Amino acid sequence: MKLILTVIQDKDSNKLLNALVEHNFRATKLASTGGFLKSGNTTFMIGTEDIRVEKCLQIIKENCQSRDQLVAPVSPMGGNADSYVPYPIEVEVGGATVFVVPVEQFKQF
Ligand code: 2BA
Repeated sequence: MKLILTVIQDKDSNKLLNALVEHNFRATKLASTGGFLKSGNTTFMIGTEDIRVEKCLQIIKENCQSRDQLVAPVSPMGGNADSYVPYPIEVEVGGATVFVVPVEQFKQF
C-alpha cells in the first residue's frame, strides 16, 4: 500500500476530489499553507493499493494545472535592503507536488 500526498492549488481541489471519488479512490482533503507564498493551498492524503498508484497520479495530473502567481514584496524591517525587490514578481505554481510514500500498516478501528 502507498500513501500519496499531494499539494495542489485550492482552485483545483473540488475538481480533483470529484474525480478521485468517481474512480473509487479514498481521499482526505486538508487545508494547508505554502511556505514560500504563505498563502492557502490544499493537500490531499490518498491511501491506495500499489497497483492503483499510476491511475491516481494520472487523475491528479489531469485535474490540476499550473498557474502564474504574483508575489508581493515584503519590505525589510531595518535589515539589509540589498536583496529587496520593490515590485511584485511572478512565480509559476505547479499543478501538483506529489509524494508517494510506502505504508507500513493500514488499520481502521
Ligand atoms: P509555496 O511554498 O507557497 O511555493 C509556491 C511556488 O513558489 C512554488 O511552486 C515555486 O514555484 C515557488 N517557490 C517556492 N520556493 C521558492 C524559493 N525558495 N525560491 C523561488 N521560488 C520558490 P511549486 O514548486 O509548484 O510548489 C507549490 C506548493 O507545493 C508550495 O507552495 C508548497 O506548499 C508545496 N511544496 C513544493 N515543494 C515542496 C516540498 N519539497 N516539500 C513540501 N511541500 C512542497
